[in-house]
Amino acid sequence: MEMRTIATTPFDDQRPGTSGLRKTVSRFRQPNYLENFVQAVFDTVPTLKGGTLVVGGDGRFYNREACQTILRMAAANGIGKVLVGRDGLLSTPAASVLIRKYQTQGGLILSASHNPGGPDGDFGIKFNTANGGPAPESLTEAIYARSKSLTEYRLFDHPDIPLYEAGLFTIGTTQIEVIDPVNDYAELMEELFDFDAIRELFIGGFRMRFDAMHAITGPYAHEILERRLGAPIGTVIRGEPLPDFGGHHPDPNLAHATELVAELYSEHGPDFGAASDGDGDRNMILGHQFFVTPSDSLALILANAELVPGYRGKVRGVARSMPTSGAADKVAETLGLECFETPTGWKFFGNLLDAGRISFCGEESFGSSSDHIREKDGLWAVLFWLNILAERQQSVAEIVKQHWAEYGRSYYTRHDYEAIDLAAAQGLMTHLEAQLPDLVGKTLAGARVAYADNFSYTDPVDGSVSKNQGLRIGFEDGSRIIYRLSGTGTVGATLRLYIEKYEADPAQQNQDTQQALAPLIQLALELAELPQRTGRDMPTVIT
Ligand code: G16
Repeated sequence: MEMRTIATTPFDDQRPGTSGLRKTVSRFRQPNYLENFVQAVFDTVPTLKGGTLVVGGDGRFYNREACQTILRMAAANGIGKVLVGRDGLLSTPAASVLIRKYQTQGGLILSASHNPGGPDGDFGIKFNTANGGPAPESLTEAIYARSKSLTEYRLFDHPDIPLYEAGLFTIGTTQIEVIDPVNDYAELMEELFDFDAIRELFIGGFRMRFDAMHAITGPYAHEILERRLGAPIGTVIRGEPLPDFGGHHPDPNLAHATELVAELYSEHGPDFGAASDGDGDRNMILGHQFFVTPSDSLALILANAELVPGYRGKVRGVARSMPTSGAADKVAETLGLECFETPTGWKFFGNLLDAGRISFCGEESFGSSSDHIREKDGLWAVLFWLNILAERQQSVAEIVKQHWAEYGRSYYTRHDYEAIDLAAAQGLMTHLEAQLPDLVGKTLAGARVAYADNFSYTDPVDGSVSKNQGLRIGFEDGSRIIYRLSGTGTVGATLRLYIEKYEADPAQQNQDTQQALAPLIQLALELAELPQRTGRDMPTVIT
């Protein structure tokens, strides 16, 4: 067993996107591809030398091989200790918990999140820093720069470490500790939420279904919901993590969690439904015959935070990504709290959380979380809702409708056009951006345009500026149309169209979302010449 230095040549496509480096599995399996990126991380983060690194992933195809490679490289690069989840598994929020709890110098998370898995699916890797959150743009750019000049990487020749049970090992002088992936996370959840009240809820006959989508949250949900909270066995469905997620798309939304949605919408369906994604950081919340938009979920979490022990009396501000609806803004205004609008990407919440400016943050892309970690957290959101339901003893629909009556309703939808031609997508955005200055002051779809721009964000904590974060058209009545190219797709381009309309009048709050937004959707398609330029007359996914 010896340390080897292996000659390599750089790849030109290792720039991390919205959330780490995401590529097809076949790209990742090219000789040296993973190794180059890992070496670029180790070279760019000197504190890892002699420090501790957390490693784990969502169990997708290639997860285990990648773990073993990282362990060998960690040893060859002088990492002091690696904490690795049993079987190479860790949900993204659990990895964030471990980094913070054990004060490690960072973590490598193996996941392509909600993207499909299997040999023909996607894989991904991202580096989280010592605060437990995704590396900021300055660091991901430095890693990318390093990846372009690599000539070699270091690796220890060593047989695979047995990851199937907890234990202590060494490679060279590096300690490898295989740990239970669930325990530390579950303990933190018990500190934040009123588990006794939630247990009572289940004892009282409350019926819930949680769809783990054959992804990472299965073991977490079995332990927390069924064992610790006493929900009946069978509450968690598709709970076994599979390398290909059972052939499905592990994305908790109305289009991909179809089995769960059908059950919740059936006549005698459960009271509460929830799902999580590949790596466990996303969540979808459903009541009986009722869908809670992620934007509303964030607003409701904020409005009900005093009901939850971990947050009572401690709530600071809130932040949401720019395309997320303004529902949380209304609550923050009423409560007199700061509210921030950040670009899409969880990494943009990190500074605000570290500075203590916000307690909660969330995104329309089915993500919400708080200052307990530095990632979004799927099961946390589910437990938050369970705690609210246990306290309020009302149905999900009643709680949300009452919220709308008080704060107004933000009708909201996102239309995705996936895998369109990259040049066509870029052409559409350029064409649209050129029109923006002329739109201001015009009346379109019955409302006057108040502003139209390319969103740019100045971080209030460190002053860093992030440009080109999406094109937005805002109307005087609060309606918005937003266009963005996704930073997480792996094929062609994915165009996201986000539409929002605010309705204060309770008598107008029960319309069908797509109908309520139809004039704005039509306008959005026309302004962008979307059908002509993309050749699509329908979105791929509507959420
Ligand atoms: C990631 C990011 C989120 C972002 C989402 C969608 O989520 O962490 O901040 O909202 O991608 O990004 P895009 O619109 O660029 O595709 P995840 O769950 O995929 O890690």
